[in-house]
Amino acid sequence: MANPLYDRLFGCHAGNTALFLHLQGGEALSYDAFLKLAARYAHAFRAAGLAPGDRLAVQVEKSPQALAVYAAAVQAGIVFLPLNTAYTGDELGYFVSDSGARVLLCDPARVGALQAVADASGAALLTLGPDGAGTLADAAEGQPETFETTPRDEGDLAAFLYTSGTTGRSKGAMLTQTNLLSNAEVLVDYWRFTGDDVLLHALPIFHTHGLFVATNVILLAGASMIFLPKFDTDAMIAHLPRATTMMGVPTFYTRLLDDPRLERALVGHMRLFISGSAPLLAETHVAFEARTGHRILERYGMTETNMNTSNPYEGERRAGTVGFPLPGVELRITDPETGAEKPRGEVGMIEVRGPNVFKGYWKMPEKTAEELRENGFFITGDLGQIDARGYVSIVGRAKDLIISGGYNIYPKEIELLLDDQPGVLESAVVGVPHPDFGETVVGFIVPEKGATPDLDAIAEAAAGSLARFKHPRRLIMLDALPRNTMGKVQKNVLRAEYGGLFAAG
Ligand code: MCA
Ligand code: AMP
Repeated sequence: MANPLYDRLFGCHAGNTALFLHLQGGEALSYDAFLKLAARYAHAFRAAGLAPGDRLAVQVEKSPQALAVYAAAVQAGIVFLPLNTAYTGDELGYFVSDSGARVLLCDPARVGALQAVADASGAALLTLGPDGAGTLADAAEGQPETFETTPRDEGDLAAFLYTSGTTGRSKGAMLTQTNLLSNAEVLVDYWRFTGDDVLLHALPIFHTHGLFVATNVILLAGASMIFLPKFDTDAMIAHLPRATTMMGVPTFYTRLLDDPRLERALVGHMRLFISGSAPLLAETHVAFEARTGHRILERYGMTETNMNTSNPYEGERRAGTVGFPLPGVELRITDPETGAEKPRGEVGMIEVRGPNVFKGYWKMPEKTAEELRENGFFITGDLGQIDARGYVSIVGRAKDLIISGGYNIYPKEIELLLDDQPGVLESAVVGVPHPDFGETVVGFIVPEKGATPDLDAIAEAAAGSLARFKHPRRLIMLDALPRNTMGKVQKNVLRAEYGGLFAAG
């Protein structure tokens, strides 16, 4: 095939007038109309100088047009690099320069902040607003509604997704055509998606979950989506009656459970509820089943690997587990020190291998070598075990990671910023339980001798350079950080002592 990812997800729908996206307000877009829009964008991107293999950095609000940008990139062989809309100009500057993106596509409202970012990297700036207007639309106007699909091999890059790192520097995970396509094929089959499905889609489309898991599966199945700009409980309740399936992070489920309108009659017709990106508490699982009669299907994945495991469609969906390795994915538990495989039942490092596993980190061969073994196993940084029946559970993290509402936050990035503030000797950032976001960020600050750092000014500094979801929800001054005899900061002690800061009730 000329371009397997494009042909299987998009090209096969050419001329298909079946509905693809249902929008708020009753409008809908057919597959055919969507593909024509994408083709016009592909022409505009070529005209803007994007050649096959070039990176297109994209920070725009969720909209059908934003999704068509993804389709256009795949059709034109351009590497798609979506970025969280919450990222600040500082954060974006790194992604654009590190990736060498040739074009940055942003919201028209952000041009003032981002023109300098684009200029600093020599990238061209194009705009796309939530209503589809902007310089991209201008450039696409009058372009042909078909585009000759750029041939790609299965190993060619389709996307870069940046994932934060333990050192504070984000890493660009390079995902190939095969990584994305193989995983979508497995998931359609495993979760029984067909052309009759209607997915209630309220996730952002700049991460694996909302983009590759949700969208690729729907495209491959020829199904449709109710495409909401973001999660909003009222909108979810209003649209659930027309959906057959929903995918969400645990916060979606806890927020729905907080609403008395979630009841059996509302969702009795639904076929499947899927959760992932963060641990689903067993109590959420149990409460959701008691209220709706549905057992949520929990699965486990990563940016670098797409989906690795899933609870079964038929058979027991076990609360507190992430199910079985997906077909084609090998999963083993190893000793974090030696790398030796551990016997079933023991806790250790989760490693995975398969066509889903990424190609490596962009321009970081050493990081790649640290995490991706020569034999193809990727060291996930998650600690887990496999029970006698083969169910995998994640029991902890070997990596210092906070997951807030499904967004990953590496403490190091925040600690580096806190350490730089006037009067701060050192800092530690930990995640503590939070009733809405699962975990949230708390920063601990040790002042320099005789200094009294201004916590409000520090919070302001964080607000200026870090995305809102990374801001410490509390800053606490300490005389010293707890350390073990080796001098290592004991974050577990901080978590234990301050774990109740946001306790519900
Ligand atoms: C928004 N805020 C957050 C978060 N989201 N703070 C911490 N953590 C968050 N996740 C900020 C807002 O800016 C706002 O700040 C305040 O918190 C409350 O806003 P709210 O209206 O409640 O936020 P929201 O728009 O409702 O967003 C919450 C959300 C959203 C629906 C949980 O964050 C979301 O859609 N998360 C999904 C993330 C996701 O797709 N992850 C998949 C990654 P202020 O109060 O100052 O105004 S892919 C992945 O992890 C792997 C591969 C996998 O397995 O899927
Ligand atoms: P990301 O960096 O966005 O790719 O996030 C991947 C990480 O999210 C994994 O390494 C896990 O730590 C976590 N994760 C994803 N799904 C689950 C799940 N179902 N349960 C627990 N953790 C999860």
